[in-house]
Amino acid sequence: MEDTIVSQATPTGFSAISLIRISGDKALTFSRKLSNKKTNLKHLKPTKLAIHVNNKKIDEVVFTAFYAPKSYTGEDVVEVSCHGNPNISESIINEIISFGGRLAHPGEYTKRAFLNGKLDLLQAESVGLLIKSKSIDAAERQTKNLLGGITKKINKVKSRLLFCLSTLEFEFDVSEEEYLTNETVEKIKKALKSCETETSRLKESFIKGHAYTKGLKISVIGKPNVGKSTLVNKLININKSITSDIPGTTRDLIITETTLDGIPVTLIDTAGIHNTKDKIEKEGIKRSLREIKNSDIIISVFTNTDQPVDIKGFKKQILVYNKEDLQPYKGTKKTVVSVSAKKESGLDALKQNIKEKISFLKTNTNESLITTIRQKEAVDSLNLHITQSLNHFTNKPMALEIIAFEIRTAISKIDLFTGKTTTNDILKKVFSDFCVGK
Ligand SMILES: Nc1nc2c(ncn2[C@@H]2O[C@H](COP(=O)(O)OP(=O)(O)O)[C@@H](O)[C@H]2O)c(=O)[nH]1
Ligand SMILES: [Mg+2]
Repeated sequence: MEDTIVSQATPTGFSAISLIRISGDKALTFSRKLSNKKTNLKHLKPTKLAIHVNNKKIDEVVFTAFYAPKSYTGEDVVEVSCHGNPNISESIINEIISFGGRLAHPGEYTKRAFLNGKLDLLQAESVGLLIKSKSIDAAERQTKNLLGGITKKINKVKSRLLFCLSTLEFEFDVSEEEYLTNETVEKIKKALKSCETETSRLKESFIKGHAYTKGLKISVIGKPNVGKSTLVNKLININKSITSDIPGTTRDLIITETTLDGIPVTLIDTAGIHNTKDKIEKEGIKRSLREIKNSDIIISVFTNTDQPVDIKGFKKQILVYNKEDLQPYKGTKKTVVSVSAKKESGLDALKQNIKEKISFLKTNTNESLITTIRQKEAVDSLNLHITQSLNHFTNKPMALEIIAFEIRTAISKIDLFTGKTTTNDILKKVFSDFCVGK
């Protein structure tokens, strides 16, 4: 029998209400003990009861029971809504542990939901990512996946692959020679092609899905004193970075999370890049260069007196001429955005330019996006085996056994993708990222 687990589902600290969740076979028994109630709580009927600890009535709380399998985890679950005081929630949790319960591990409720078939692995991943969503658009994507958007799509692919496989296997059974009529070949090829298109689309969606979950990194770079920090402050509308006319003011990377057109963005103000003997500034420059490498977009700031820093081979770069109030931009480069961070001119054009650079990430709401590396690896390999099965049709004579093998492998990749088959390592990885109480 599984342990009955307990933990606080809400953040610790003082608040109006705290929620403690108990899940497992003993959830109802433990709740009875906790409230001195003679009978079990009823399913989905919130009940107000007092809690006594060491003969002291410490709180009056609301118990809500969810009977198995109609609960989040698929087990008996009781939620206790107590007043939001850490001393109260701690003593409730300690009481449950003294009855024989155990503290839940991070993600253990969702893991149990997965193991009890309430969610597939994709949906379980969406739960974790929904909680961590950095923008409302990102949350919308995860909710879509949580409701089974991708699962439905992939199951369609699976049933088509199963059709192809069973057609092939039927042929093996009935004909002595491995021979398919043209009509059958075309039917199978057509089904495989549509699976290939669907999985290619999913594969490509990772760029967008990843951007929505992880966010985009935009670094502002340039020589010292060109106005990088002033510009960043104006773009985020807060005075976050210290600005001054002393070169080398910014040494640590100054990181701000924001959103642009619904896409989470991490904006990074960096140390000015130049030759310096100052040890601390040197370290700052080293970190800047590392950050630049990991960036999705670079805003390269320069002025009349300081040329842009040359970052070789970086495609998504926006060149910004700053301090146009002192001297207008006289260059000929059409792509240069001329601004004055100090006087706040040209900033709208710059924002527009950034939005255009990330516009390829815009999605329509019908689009399903895969979001984790695990999902991507499974889809890549699924797509590859479908393509390989198609390629084998061009071999003469057609090696039907090999085609069937490729299709079977593709189906096994789908099962890996949805978590129908999985390993302990994968589960450990997926759920270790969760918070306790989910
Ligand atoms: N005239 C003028 N001065 C600016 C402008 N932007 C920044 N500065 C000044 O340039 C100096 C360096 O700015 P700062 O933002 O610290 O540059 P950073 O070293 O690139 O981060 C400060 O004195 C700013 O006030 C601008 O658009 N026009
Ligand atoms: Mg600075």
